[in-house]
Amino acid sequence: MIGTSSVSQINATDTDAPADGFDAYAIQQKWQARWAEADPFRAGGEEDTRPRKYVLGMFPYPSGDLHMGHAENYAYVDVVARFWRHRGYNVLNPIGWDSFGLPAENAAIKGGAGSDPREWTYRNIDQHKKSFREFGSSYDWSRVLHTSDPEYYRWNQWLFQRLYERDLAYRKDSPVNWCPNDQTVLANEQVVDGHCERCGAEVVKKKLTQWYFKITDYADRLLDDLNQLEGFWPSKVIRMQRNWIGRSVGADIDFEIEGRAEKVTVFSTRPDTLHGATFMVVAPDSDLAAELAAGSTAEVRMRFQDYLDQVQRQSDIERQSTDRPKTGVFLDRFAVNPVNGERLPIWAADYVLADYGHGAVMAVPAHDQRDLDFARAFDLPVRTVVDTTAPVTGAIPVIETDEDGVPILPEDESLEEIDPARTGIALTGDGRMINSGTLDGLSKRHAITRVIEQLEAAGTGRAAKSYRLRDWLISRQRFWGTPIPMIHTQDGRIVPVPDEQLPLRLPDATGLDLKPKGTSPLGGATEWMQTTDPETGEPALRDADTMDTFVDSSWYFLRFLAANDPTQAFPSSEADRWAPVDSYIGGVEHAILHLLYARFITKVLYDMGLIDFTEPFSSLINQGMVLLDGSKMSKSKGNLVEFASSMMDPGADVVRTAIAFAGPVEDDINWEDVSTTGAQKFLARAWRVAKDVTSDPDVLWKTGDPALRRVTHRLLADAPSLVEQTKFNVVVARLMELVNATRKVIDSGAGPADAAVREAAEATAMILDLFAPHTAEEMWEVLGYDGFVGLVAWRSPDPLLLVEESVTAVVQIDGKVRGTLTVSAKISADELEALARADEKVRRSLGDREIARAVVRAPKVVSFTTA
Ligand code: ANZ
Repeated sequence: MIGTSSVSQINATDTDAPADGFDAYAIQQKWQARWAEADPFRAGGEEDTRPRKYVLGMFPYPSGDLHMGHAENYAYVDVVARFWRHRGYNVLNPIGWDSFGLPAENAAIKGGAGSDPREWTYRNIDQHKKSFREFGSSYDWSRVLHTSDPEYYRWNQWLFQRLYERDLAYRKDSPVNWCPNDQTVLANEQVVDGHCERCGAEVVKKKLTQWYFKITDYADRLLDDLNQLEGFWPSKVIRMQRNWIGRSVGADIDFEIEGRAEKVTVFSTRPDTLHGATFMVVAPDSDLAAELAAGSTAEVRMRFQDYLDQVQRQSDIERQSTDRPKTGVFLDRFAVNPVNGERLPIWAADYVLADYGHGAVMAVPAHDQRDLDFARAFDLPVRTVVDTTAPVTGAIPVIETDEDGVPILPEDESLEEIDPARTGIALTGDGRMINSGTLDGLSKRHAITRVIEQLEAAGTGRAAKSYRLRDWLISRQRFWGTPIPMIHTQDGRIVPVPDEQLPLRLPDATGLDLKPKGTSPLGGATEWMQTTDPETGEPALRDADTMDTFVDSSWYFLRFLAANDPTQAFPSSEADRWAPVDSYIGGVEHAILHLLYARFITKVLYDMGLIDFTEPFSSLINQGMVLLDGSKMSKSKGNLVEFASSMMDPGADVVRTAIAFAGPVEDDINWEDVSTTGAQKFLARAWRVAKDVTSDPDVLWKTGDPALRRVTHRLLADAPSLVEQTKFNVVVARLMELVNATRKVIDSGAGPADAAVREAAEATAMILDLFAPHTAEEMWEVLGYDGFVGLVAWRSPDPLLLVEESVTAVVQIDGKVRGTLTVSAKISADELEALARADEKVRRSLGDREIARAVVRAPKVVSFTTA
């Protein structure tokens, strides 16, 4: 019944016949029914005084193809949630669906006229819910949310209004990424190597008026607060976020332009090299370039236009790659260097991007490779201003003089050798400034500080930062999303839909043409589009766009705190109690977008005074991918091991345990290597151990086999830190070891009546609950208990049983045994000798004799010879 043949072979052996009566599926059904009835995993309310933990798995998109990748994610979530419950915490572990988005809409389009994305969406959600119940996840089912419910998306609209009030939501006309296939705009984040992340079509630029969220206002905080997450988030994710925000520190420098009243500002990370600027370059697709060309000769205007046409067909990535020939057009215009008055020719070239910095650069070919390549291609001057052969550490070197007091300049032959104009290699390293007036002799760092001071004093520049991060484009020209709650009045104003009119519900899809055509399908809902100006009552139009679904997921973790509250997005009191999320678990594919947006919205809500924390997810666990035939499981590749069918065969517990055992959480798992057979055998063994126990629950554990007790207690002691370090596979391995040790005592030791056997079986059930909760519950019942093992408190290990094994060491003096010591079997020779010398009995025997020689054989013998 499993999706592909390779997998059914793996499982073919013993999944059909329950091993010795162990029927994983029957046990699974029995306990699911009991959980459904008792609802034991609901988070405790206000009266609950236990400490709290908020555990959250990234909520699923309701596509129809749940597979082992999902199983992995939600298995890990459940390990963490169940663990904290055993540790005495009041755990919140909710589930919901990220249910707006294109696949539902595309399915509806395929279904022909009259199809509604709602049907597809809610049908799939129902299927998911069933699967998650079958998986035995310990969710609080009272808080389910779907982002496509008006009860949810009204709060997206509320959030939009709050951003709008704070000038954080705005509309602008600018070139956007446009997917010609999906006929919608894409956020920068959704363009991968110049292609649409979703459908792979080549993305083009199109000028459109769109809604944006001003995430750039938060760039510094988004960057700086990453420091708080160090050690709690995977370092790779932190690095990716830092790169995405891409803060560069430098200066803005104003250049006069001949024949233009306004100055042009450029951003540079190397203002120290200002004296080495020999030309200026502007982005051909910037307004500035168009304006400069327009003010030039007819020939320039023509050449510029041709060039622009060519440039517009290229992606930003292509434009910036260093290994392609440089192209550009001289605009026959000139800028003036503010520090030395030099005239700098202005060029338009595609390696300068319109939307980074100010879309213009001062070109310093000696010290910037792209500028150098350009200068060499167009025969422009190169002037070295940093001598990278001069030492920079320590004080400025004392310049020696000859007898006549004439300075002996260091040989600059080496500098000549590395002259960029000749070698074609820009000097990007540190060194001493030359050819730079008053900056001469300074190191790069000092020169940057000095030149910024000079520019500031002259009013021609200032310290500045620049970011790679762009504002978040949130309008989408699609149907299945949150309607943007704005009204376009007849006289051209744009006003918010008043809060009391929210939610602004989506119209019925019936009769609407959902096919992508460049404008939002909502525009075709003629009646829906008609509204009135809330101020004047005059007829007005709605906004036809919907929001990017990343808006939905940017704050959903807060909605779970009161998912059914019709009066507010979330109560601050609940946020104080539960948030931020203690453990957030999901795929690394969300390392940038989703996490960045959620971090941004969290900071906005903090600024609004609604929450008292600034980071949404205190710790983040990224699981690896589940691969089959070497690639990520996905429906389109046809390499799925389906979730639904594997819940029956081999069953949820087997799947979960096999996954947890397959390797470290963050590693990819090859499904071919996952042994569901092994997991099943292990669970059957554990269950049989519980069945074999013959002692009563009140038996005195102390009387049990000490060796087995030690294995049990060591696991009780070690498992918590292993779980906290997400070493789930090690915990499963240790459980296997415990089950084997127990079996040995049953079969060949003191037998099933030994108290240590019961103790071990009970500990096994409690810890196994993290991985195989149905089996664990069954064991617990077999062991004679009524309640759910999932709610049992973690047993404290007995410290005495954690002490390492001890041995008796003998101490001899001149060949005669004079004392014994009880010591650790792992004691070192030095330690043993020291203990022997300090022992009271040994000292008495020695009297005033002195030890001349000591021979130590740890851990058993210390032999002293006296003088
Ligand atoms: C002069 C200079 C001299 C520069 C030098 C670098 C080295 P990051 O680190 O990526 O922020 N730049 C500025 N705006 C640009 C644009 N719109 N398109 C392409 N390049 C642009 O890089 C900042 C540097 O990239 C800036 O510093 C500028 O070149 C260039 F030895 O100014 B620099």
